[in-house]
Amino acid sequence: GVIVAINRSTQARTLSIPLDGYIPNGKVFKAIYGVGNSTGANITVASGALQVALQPLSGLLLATGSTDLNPTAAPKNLKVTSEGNGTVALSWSAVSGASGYNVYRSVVAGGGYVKVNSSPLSGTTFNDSGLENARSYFYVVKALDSAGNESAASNEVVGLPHLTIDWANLQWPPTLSYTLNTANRTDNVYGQVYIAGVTNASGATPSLMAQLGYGPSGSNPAGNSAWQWVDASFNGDAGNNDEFVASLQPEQAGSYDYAYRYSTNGGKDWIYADLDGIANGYSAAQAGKLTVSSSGDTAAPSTPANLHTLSASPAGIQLAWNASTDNAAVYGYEVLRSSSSGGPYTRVALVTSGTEYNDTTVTEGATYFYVVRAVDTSFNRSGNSNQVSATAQLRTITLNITVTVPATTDATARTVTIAGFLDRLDGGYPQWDPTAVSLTRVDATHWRITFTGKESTQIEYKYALSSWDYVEKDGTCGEIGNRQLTLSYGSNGTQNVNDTVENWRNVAPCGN
Ligand SMILES: [Ca+2]
Ligand SMILES: [Ca+2]
Ligand SMILES: [Ca+2]
Repeated sequence: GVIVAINRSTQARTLSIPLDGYIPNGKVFKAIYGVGNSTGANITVASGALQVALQPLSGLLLATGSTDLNPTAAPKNLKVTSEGNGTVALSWSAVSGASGYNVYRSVVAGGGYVKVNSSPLSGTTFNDSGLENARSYFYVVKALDSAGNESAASNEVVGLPHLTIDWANLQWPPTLSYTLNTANRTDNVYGQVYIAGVTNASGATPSLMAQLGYGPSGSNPAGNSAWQWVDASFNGDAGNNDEFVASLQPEQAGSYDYAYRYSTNGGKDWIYADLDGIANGYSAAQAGKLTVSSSGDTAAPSTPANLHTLSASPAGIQLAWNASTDNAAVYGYEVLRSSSSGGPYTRVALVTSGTEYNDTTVTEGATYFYVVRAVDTSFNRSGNSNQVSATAQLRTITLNITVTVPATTDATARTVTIAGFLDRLDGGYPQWDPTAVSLTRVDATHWRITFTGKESTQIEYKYALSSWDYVEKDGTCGEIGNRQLTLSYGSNGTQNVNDTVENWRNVAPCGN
């Protein structure tokens, strides 16, 4: 490092040169060349700055010479070795030449790190504590050399501190029966959890999640996509346990198992709980037994017809269809979506009021394929409607403008032009240039032009005869405000506009 210090003042001065983040404390600069100052002195960086005394109207060149400014290599193999109640333990590989390490933590990946340790760590492990459970923390480690230089960051790791469940179960009831009906759910189902030193505290345990689910009889629920889960609510303390409550709404007759599951790390991992608890693991024989019966109505609703898009933009794709009928009653419509024609479709909505849906979970520029099907009050489903596709972008409008002009126009031998915010339309038109965009003469009193542009685009414009000296005027030769227009898709994407110019400036009967 080299520093040039100059004092332009006629008074002696001491400069404080900030070096924090550039040169570590303890580095020594030597005064190697001076104008009006003596050389040879050593000055040490302290408190993140270098203090340099200068004579009036003088200069001094300072350099670190052979001082070590090169950090070691970055630490490698940073790992999370354990995650506990508010804790994350880390380890990493020792770095050759390192005299210590600093650990940095962030709540977002890739940046925002803050140093965690107060003084450099001599070992290659660190236990972070006082963390929020079920929240992700991101770590990197840097090595320090004996001169205090800090290396680049290690690989980043993520730690997820969490509680450990000691015991949990499906508490009650051991059996359920249910008749298919969109208006009803099953009876309440309860589950309990014990975490030593935690659940005995009054009230719900932060970061403890519970879900009730059901699936095929005799199946293992762990990671089984045939099981369906609903969030359970904290129901109160039951002795030293936290108790949860939830209910189910099966949609098909049959026999099922049901169980609780619990997570303390935000749903990353689940523990599956049966009637006799988790101590001996989960067994289907200890699952709750659910019997779902038909209501007697097994006739499906009619298939919805005429599915169509009402609008499509980056903000959403709006769908509408014709209502279905059913022997009992239509409960609603499932809107199914796919990224490819013909499916497979995923349900994006259950519409229980009306026959329209605005899908706002779209990505700009993406194309989606939709069908809808009707559901009756016994969860019988119709066939799929016709498929429609739509792209989540603004549509192109064809704008046909016809302008009626004064009968005096031809005699001017000038061309009718349009000027305005035409740069907002397709075609690269200029803004407000009365010489640039000509209309086509239809007959003595009609001229026309066609533009294209995106729906919802707003423009302002005026007509002229190729010059602002011949701009349009009102019926009494007064100035008029800008015409305004918003591009609208309408029924077919073509918008027809008819304007009338009353007079031109500098054409009788108008003067300037
Ligand atoms: Ca509690
Ligand atoms: Ca068990
Ligand atoms: Ca029916």
